[in-house]
Amino acid sequence: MLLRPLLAFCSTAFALAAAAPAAIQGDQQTLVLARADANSTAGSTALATERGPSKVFSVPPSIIVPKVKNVQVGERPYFLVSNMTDSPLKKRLESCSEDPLRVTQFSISHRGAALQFPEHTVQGVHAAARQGAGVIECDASFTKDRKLVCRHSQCDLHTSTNILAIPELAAKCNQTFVPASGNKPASAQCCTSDITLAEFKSLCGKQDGFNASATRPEDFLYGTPAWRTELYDTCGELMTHQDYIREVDALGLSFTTEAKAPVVAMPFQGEYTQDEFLDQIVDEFKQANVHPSRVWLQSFRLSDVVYWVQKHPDFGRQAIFLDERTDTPEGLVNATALSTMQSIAAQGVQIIAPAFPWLLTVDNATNEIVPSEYAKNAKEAGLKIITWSLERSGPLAKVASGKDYYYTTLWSVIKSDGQLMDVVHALASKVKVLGMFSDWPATVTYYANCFGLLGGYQDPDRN
Ligand SMILES: *[C@@H]1O[C@H](CO)[C@@H](O)[C@H](O)[C@H]1NC(C)=O
Ligand SMILES: *[C@@H]1O[C@H](CO)[C@@H](O)[C@H](O)[C@H]1NC(C)=O
Ligand SMILES: *[C@@H]1O[C@H](CO)[C@@H](O)[C@H](O)[C@H]1NC(C)=O
Ligand SMILES: *[C@@H]1O[C@H](CO)[C@@H](O)[C@H](O)[C@H]1NC(C)=O
Ligand SMILES: *[C@@H]1O[C@H](CO)[C@@H](O)[C@H](O)[C@H]1NC(C)=O
Ligand SMILES: CC(=O)N[C@H]1CO[C@H](CO)[C@@H](O)[C@@H]1O
Repeated sequence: MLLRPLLAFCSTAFALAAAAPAAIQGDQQTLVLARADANSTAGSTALATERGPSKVFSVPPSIIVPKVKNVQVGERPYFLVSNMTDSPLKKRLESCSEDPLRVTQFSISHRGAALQFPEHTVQGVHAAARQGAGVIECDASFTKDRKLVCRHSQCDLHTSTNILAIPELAAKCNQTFVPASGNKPASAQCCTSDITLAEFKSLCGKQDGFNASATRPEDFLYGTPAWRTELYDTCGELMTHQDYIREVDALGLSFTTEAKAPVVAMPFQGEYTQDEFLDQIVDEFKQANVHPSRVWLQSFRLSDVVYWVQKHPDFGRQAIFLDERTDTPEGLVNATALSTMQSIAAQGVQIIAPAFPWLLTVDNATNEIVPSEYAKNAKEAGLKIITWSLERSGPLAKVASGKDYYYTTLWSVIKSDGQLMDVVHALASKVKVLGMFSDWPATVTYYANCFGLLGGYQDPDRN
């Protein structure tokens, strides 16, 4: 996918929500997740022959419950609600302040809990689970020895790990460190495909960012925006895709793996094709005996999603097309057209996921945040919607002056942090998304619990 430099860090995507039957006990929701058993292959076959996404969850071979019972959202959601101007929404959110909280698949962890924890690390996964995220993301790229690892880009090791501080590994980077000089910023490019799995596992995860004025490689590593923190940059543990599956399975949660667009030319090393990369992602879930109803695959390439739909229909049926055609004016017009939406649906794709600004617009008569034409046409074409990513923008008072990507369509009305809840509410109650990616899942977890949203296909009004 496109890497969009924001300040000194790269901002990109995310991906989706998870699924399973919900059992309601008294007034408390207990989320239960479908899990593959020894007969999961038979289960998958049955799944693939059913019609309609709601049927995905009717074949729970066995049931597990999220391991995290004591969900902790911390102070942030309360801080945001207290900054809202008076409204029925504010009253409602205040009324939930002392309610117990449950894991919800409406709350999707974007790369862990990247607002404070190094992305795609074991520590970030655990933070997201504690915050009640029901679905956890891994962006998958491959190493030189073609093993799958979690990184948000094939070539972000120089900004998201300490590789430049380890001379023997830094020497293997596709582009070794070039110090800043004059007006030229410092640069480097280190890709997962430059090193082996064993070398990858020896690295430490850190906040994604860099120091453009660095003259020494060790100075390049830091450039975190002030509203994040380096408090947890204490050698975050990196994960292979298999490590990720093991961690998230042990937490009893659902999965969302994104096939990152390769930066190297495919076939890699003359023989590893894009299809093999896509197969490998699915195979690792099968090997771990994970039921497809717990897996929400994603890609920015429509051809990848269509490949999964055709080749692996059990996993393809809830695969997500991440749409970034929205990022140019002409692309947005194309993407918005009902005919385009229909042609995507006609290829068997059921879920589309643009960045959240493209789902919203401002009603200039009332200043209300309402669904965009894009959102209406997606729905009209029968597509379900997931969106990304909340909590990547820092203080909302600065989104207009800073031309923050995620608030592009809302710059005229967003002035303070409490309005984050108005944005979440518009996406949840008007666009009726299945789930939301967030860099700090606690915020969406609080909202979803207050409104009883279970996420994925479990909520009857968006099934
Ligand atoms: C799997 O299916 C076979 C054949 O239908 C059955 O005999 C066996 O008991 C099943 N195993 C489990 C663990 O459900
Ligand atoms: C919300 O926070 C902003 C500072 O970003 C402040 O100016 C505003 O008064 C606060 N609003 C409420 C209702 O507390
Ligand atoms: C950025 O790099 C410059 C030059 O190497 C160094 O003086 C400065 O301390 C670095 N800044 C940070 C935040 O590390
Ligand atoms: C928009 O659609 C037209 C017609 O299909 C196509 O030629 C053009 O390349 C598209 N442009 C973008 C930016 O997607
Ligand atoms: C409201 O105004 C903004 C900027 O002036 C414009 O981009 C947006 O499309 C308008 N919204 C609607 C629904 O017309
Ligand atoms: C991912 C990757 O390997 N990118 C580049 C590495 O360097 C060569 C030569 O400079 C480029 O051609 C690759 O695209």
